[in-house]
Amino acid sequence: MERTERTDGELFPRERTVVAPGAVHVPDWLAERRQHELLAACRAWARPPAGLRTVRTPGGGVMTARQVCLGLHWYPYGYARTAVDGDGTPVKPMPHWLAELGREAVAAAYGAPPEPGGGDYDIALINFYDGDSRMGMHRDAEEKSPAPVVSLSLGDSCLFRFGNTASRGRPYRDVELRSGDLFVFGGPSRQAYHGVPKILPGTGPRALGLTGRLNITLRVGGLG
Ligand SMILES: O=C(O)CCC(=O)C(=O)O
Repeated sequence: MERTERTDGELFPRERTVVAPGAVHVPDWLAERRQHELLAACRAWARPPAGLRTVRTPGGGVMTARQVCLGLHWYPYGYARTAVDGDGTPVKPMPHWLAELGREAVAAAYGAPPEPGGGDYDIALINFYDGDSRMGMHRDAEEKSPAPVVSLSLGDSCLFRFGNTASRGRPYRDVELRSGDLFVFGGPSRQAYHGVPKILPGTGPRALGLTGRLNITLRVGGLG
């Protein structure tokens, strides 16, 4: 059966939603051209050295989403300047334009620029999900800065679960994140548990030419 673009089937545009205090979903924030540019950049970053890798947790688990980092290399559970759990080479630099996109995203989500002195977005984690990938409920806790986390989605839609700061369990809210969507979580939600219980294969914009989903989170490390 022919696939129809999801947005064509909607009578009303999706609206900016405050999912929890400090956690804001801005649908369709990235213009089509921007999504193409970001995808091209992700493809280049995913190449070796310090390219896309499979992440293994100390308990013997394997993350089903594969990952590449910019600025600083995240591993379970810390940051390094080299791909310590990959090929050991230096992490690729965080481009200035991507850091700037992070600032713009915060302004778009909160209607105000980031707090002065909050620091620059100096870390990006890029996760690639195929149709069977998931991400368990976790907190982004290795950064020292309280600056909001900026999340950008490309390709297939997913179910994004945004929870509370106390536990991995309820209460949480499930939000569908689609290609081009922005999600920002800071303030009282900065340490909220969140995860991706499901990818919706075949739902990405056909013109983008991506099978699967890419998520880019921008963070301020505050790590000196
Ligand atoms: O893929 C997503 O939307 C979430 C990614 C995430 O939780 C993370 O990078 O810590």
